[in-house]
Amino acid sequence: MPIREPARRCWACPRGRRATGTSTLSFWYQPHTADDTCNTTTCQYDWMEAQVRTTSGTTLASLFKLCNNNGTWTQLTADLSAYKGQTVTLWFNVHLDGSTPADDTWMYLDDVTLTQSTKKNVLSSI
Ligand SMILES: [Ca+2]
Repeated sequence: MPIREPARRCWACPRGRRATGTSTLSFWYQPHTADDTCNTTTCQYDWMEAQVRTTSGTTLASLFKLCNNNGTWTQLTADLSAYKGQTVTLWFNVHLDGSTPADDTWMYLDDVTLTQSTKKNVLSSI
């Protein structure tokens, strides 16, 4: 009996058409730190950040970079339409300076979604 290849399904793949419309990334983050606060270019000790990267790790876009202790859920949305047709990595990072005694930084993430406007579909969600 021949070995039968399992059916393959690509649930997010367009069928013979190019992707159209707007792809919007959305996520919520909640920042915490015991270290100095900073924003974008002033960060030198601890910070939290998100970037869009190539699969080999090259930064395509910085979505945010900051350090604060407001403990508030904050939504960030970004138009990722410029990367249509590409496989990209959504990279979240918390950088610690390793100081002693520790003055650590952390964040929570929730509701990470990528939505294509023309189909009203959520392509990915965690
Ligand atoms: Ca620190």
